[in-house]
Amino acid sequence: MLNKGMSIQGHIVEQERKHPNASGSLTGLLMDLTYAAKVISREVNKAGLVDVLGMTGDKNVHGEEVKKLDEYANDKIFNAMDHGGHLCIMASEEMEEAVPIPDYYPKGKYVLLFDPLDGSSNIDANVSIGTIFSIHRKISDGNDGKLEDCLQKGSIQVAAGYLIYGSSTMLVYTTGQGVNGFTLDPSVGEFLLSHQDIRIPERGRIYSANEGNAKFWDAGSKRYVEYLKEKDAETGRPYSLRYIGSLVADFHRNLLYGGIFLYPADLKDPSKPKGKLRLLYEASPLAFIVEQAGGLATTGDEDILDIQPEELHQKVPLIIGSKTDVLEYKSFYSENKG
Ligand code: AHM
Ligand code: MG
Repeated sequence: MLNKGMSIQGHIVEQERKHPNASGSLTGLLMDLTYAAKVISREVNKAGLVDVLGMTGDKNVHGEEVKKLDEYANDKIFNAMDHGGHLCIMASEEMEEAVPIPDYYPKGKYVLLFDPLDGSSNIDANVSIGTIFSIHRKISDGNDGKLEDCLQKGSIQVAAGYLIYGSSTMLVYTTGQGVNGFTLDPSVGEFLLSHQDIRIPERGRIYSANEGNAKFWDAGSKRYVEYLKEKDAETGRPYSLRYIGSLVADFHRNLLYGGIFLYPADLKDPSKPKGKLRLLYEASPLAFIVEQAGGLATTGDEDILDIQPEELHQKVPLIIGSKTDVLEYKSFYSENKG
C-alpha cells in the first residue's frame, strides 16, 4: 500500500516486491543515490556562501579545496555509488569517458548514467537546478562494464529520475510502473512521498524554449511556436512562455502543469547541429519519465526512447511534454520538412 508521506525507502522496497525474483540490488542502488542527493542538496542550499568560504583561501573546514559545485556533485555521486556492488560502470556528463567499477570493489549488474548538476550556470542566481539519472541493465559479457552497456536505447531503461533543488528538494523517479515524487523533509533528512502517480495533463498551456535561437530553427519549429501564439479558445491558445533555462526545472513544471519544452537543432551553430541536450544524461531519462506519466518525447524525426545511441556525449533535439502538444509539434515538423 502506498501512502502519502511514506519514505522513499519504503516505496522502493514496495516496488521491488512486485518482482518476485528481484535481488534487492536496485533498491540498494537507489538508496545510495538518494544519499548522494541529500549531500548535494545541502551543498546547493549553501551555494551563496561558497564565495564567502572561498575568501578564506578556497579551503573548506576539512582543509579541502572548494570545488565548483558541478564537479563536487559529480564526485559525490561517483563516490557514493562505486563500492556498493550494484554497478559495473558509470558515465557522467562531467566525465569524458565512461568509468568501469574498479577491480577492488564488487561489480554488479547495473549501469548508471547521470548529469550531476544540470543547469549549473544558474547557481549564482539562486535558480532551481537538478540532477538527472538513468539506470540500465548490463548487457555485455563478463563482469566488467563496457561502453556498449552505456549505449543502450532509452526504451529499455530499468529506472530514471531526477532531483530538483528548488524551494524544496524533490526526487521524481520511475522504475517503469508510473512516476512518483518525493519531497525532502529536512527535519528528518528523508524523502517522503508527496506526489503519487504523477500524470502529465494531455494538453498544457505553456511552452518552454530559448526563443532567442528561433531564427536558426527549422521551419516546422518556427511555425509551431507562431501557432502557439495565435488566439484559439478550443486549444487554449495563446500559450504562455515559461523558460527558466534549467532543464530539470522547466521539465518539472511542465510535468505537473502540462506543457511542452522545445530545444530544436540549431541550423546555424555548428556546435548544436543536433540540438544542445545530451541523449544519455538528459533526453533519455526525462523521456522515460514523461512517457510513464502519459506524455511524449521526440526529436521531430524519431521518438527519443527509440534512438540507438552511438556515442557517450551524443546530443539530440528534444521536444518533450504533454502528449497532444508533442503530437501537434510533430505534425508541424514533418509538414515543413524540406
Ligand atoms: P548544462 O548541462 O551544461 O547545465 O546545460 C544544459 C542546460 C539545460 O538545463 C537547459 O535546458 C539548457 O542548457 C539551456 O540552454 P540555453 O541557455 O541555450 O537556453
Ligand atoms: Mg545538463
